[in-house]
Amino acid sequence: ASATLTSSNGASTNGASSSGASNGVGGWPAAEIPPLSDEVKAIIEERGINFETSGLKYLTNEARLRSLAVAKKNKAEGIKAQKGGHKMWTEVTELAELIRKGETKWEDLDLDDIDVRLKWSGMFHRRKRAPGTFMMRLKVPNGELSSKQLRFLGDQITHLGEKGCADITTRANIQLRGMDLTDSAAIFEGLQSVGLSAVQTGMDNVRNMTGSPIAGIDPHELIDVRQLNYEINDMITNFGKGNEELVNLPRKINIGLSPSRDDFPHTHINDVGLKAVHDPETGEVGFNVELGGYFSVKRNTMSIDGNTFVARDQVVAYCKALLEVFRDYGGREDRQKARLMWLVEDWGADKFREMVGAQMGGVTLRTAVEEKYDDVWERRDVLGVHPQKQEGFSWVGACIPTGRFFADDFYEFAKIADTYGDGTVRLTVEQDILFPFIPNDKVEEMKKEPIFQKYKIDAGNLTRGLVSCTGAQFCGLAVIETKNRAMAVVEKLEQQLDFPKKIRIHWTGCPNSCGQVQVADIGLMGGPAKLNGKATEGVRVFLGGTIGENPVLASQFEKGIACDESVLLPYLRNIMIEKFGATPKPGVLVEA
Ligand code: SRM
Ligand code: SF4
Repeated sequence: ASATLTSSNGASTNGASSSGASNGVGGWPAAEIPPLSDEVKAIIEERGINFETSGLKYLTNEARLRSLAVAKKNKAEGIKAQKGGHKMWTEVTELAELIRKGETKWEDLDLDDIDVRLKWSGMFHRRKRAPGTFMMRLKVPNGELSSKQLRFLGDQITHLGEKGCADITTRANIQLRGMDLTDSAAIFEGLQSVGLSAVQTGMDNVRNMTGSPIAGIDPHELIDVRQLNYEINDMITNFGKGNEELVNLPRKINIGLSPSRDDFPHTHINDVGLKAVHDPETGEVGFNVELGGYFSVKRNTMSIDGNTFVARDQVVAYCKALLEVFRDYGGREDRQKARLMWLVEDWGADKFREMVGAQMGGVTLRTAVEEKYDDVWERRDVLGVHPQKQEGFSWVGACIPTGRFFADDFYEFAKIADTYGDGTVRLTVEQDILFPFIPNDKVEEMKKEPIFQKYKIDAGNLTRGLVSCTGAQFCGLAVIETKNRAMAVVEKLEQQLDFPKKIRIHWTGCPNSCGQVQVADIGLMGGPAKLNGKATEGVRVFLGGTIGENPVLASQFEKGIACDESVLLPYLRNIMIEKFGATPKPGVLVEA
């Protein structure tokens, strides 16, 4: 049984170090800080910006000027230029100390620091729903955690009682809830010591690296993407210590690596999707690149063909150069037009490839290679018991409805992983958990563990396909409550109907679509509705999303459906009967 799990704490090799002297961040050669032009110097002096602590340091003068020009209409650019989010990597400790000593209160802190810049440290202030408390977002590359890491995370919320809980996110990541700023300094140190980190997880940073939950154990994968995901994460975060060179991107950016035809990380909705293919020249496995997939309030788009092939040993350097190109040339004027797609569309895929190649030091990147399959591949359901490529072992997937779990569960998952498996777990973008390397003759015994009464290995056809964003319980942008409602609704529907197969329902509390309604069979997005003439919480309904090979985004089918159970339940029941072949359970009377 093998699990690497060492990279973020600097213990593993970093592919970057092969490319030169490693006196810079992440083991890469030190980047040059472009000398300040007179024009930029004059503006920052006039605005009282300290260049050393600003987020402008590593930008080109052209990007600095564009950022400074829009600081008034694009608040985020102003905040980053004035003081880089990276300043919070140290200030958070100082602030925590001052609060602990009673010398200041969180209420007195700079608004831009507490509500925005702290996200560079992974601390998300929940001002609207739970003022003074924070959600802490980690980085869990490829969704892989060790039992030691699970126990450490459990320790951070166990004393919080009801206030503290955790979520598996739609990027196979962990978020802890109910955190206090004063605790955070010790947690950052602890995270490093167990090989985890929380830096650069929010705002204009790269999000959690996604791959395959069955990487390294999958009989059908072309390549084990875990090591690459660790190396990319190390490059982005400087081994979890923070990377000043990448703190001022124009916008968030998602990167996913898909090693099999299942496309577990949904590369089509990532800004950068690397899909494993065979290199016809060498027979080795490399990656075709897809670019620009994203969701937002204003635009939802699948990625387009990046017409680029990247060999395995080019992947980390490619991602680094791509992020630098995005940093220096990406749109900064309008936040609704700042995601990578807009730059790719502006340049076209070929110019984009050439620009990234140039940033890699003059590399001529190859165009995409063709990989043809004659058969049809259906994306696999990884829950349940499945044979691994290692003979005699299985992985066992358990369903965590909507990804919400609690302190005690961390310890229980760790115990299961240690007792039956190889001491590791895998998280999925569907917010579930897998236990790899279970000896086949231990599976039945493991299935009897009480935790699997709560998080089922054989969950029903609706529960096993349920995904939900955070929603109004904690998220200030939410229009509706999602997770608790999602669980209640599927429980009732499963009591009433039989389903011929799994149905993937995704809930999302607002049009940002963190819950990815566009990839679902049935997507429910928070929106306005009326009930008995009065405004109430409602949903827009999306149908027809497909995932895996040749994916299709779901489109809106109906809007204004009230969330009240008297409306939503019969509505969904009808859809399931009419469009998904559900049938009423014997003895259950279902109104048409
Ligand atoms: Fe998201 C903002 C939660 C995945 C698109 N997202 C937010 C914030 C940070 C807003 C806030 O400050 O409250 C939410 C934090 C709520 C909380 O307390 O948890 C939030 N997003 C989430 C998570 C936790 C949903 C979940 O329950 O799993 C996911 C965390 C992933 C991670 O580990 O990093 C999450 N967010 C996504 C995804 C899905 C994905 O990555 O596949 C999307 C759509 C895909 C995309 O980004 O293209 C997504 N989130 C957004 C957006 C819209 C971005 C845009 O370009 O406009 C926002 C708002 C923004 O950035 O301005 C946002
Ligand atoms: Fe919050 Fe909206 Fe994202 Fe849900 S979709 S977590 S409500 S921002």
